[in-house]
Amino acid sequence: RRHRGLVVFFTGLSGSGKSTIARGLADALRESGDRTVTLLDGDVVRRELSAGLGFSRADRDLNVRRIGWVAAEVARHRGLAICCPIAPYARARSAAREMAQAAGAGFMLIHVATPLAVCEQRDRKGLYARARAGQLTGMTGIDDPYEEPTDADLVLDTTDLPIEDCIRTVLTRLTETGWV
Ligand code: GGZ
Repeated sequence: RRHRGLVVFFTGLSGSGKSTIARGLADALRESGDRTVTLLDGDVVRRELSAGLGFSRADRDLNVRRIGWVAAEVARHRGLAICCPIAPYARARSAAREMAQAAGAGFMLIHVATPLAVCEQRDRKGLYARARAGQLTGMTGIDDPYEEPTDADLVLDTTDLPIEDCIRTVLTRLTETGWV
């Protein structure tokens, strides 16, 4: 078990805190680590791996499929891959799980379930305001779907839980289940 690869897949709305948790988790695992950690960061993925893709269902599915495939390849070679796309569609998330399992790796789906109202209040990039004003269409949670996971291995909500606590919760779960 200890020597199998693992994909830790975060899903949640824009502003839910998933990227921040994912980065903190990657740092913590690298420090403590006897495992190599690959972080497939959202911004970097959209710039490098999925350059040219937009936010239609087809493009999101393709983006999430690419991420899932790369993560599964990393895990096939016993690495630990962490990814954090919105991944709004259940079918694409399932495909990511299946690719990891087909590579002989584990898969942990973490739903960062911070409510829309909280994400919208934070609005770090001003995207929600633009969507509400009709200047941006197809914004997840506003006029584009987010299918709530029913198969999450862990659910976190950053409304009242500091990022450090969220990271610790994930680390505890990984330790309890023997992954690290
Ligand atoms: C959702 C959008 C959109 C629309 C741009 N809907 O908070 P951010 O800014 O940094 O993260 C969001 C990111 C979402 O890209 P993903 O690759 O994670 O999405 S998916 O899994 O659905 O492929 C947000 C920004 O891109 N962004 N337009 N319309 N988020």
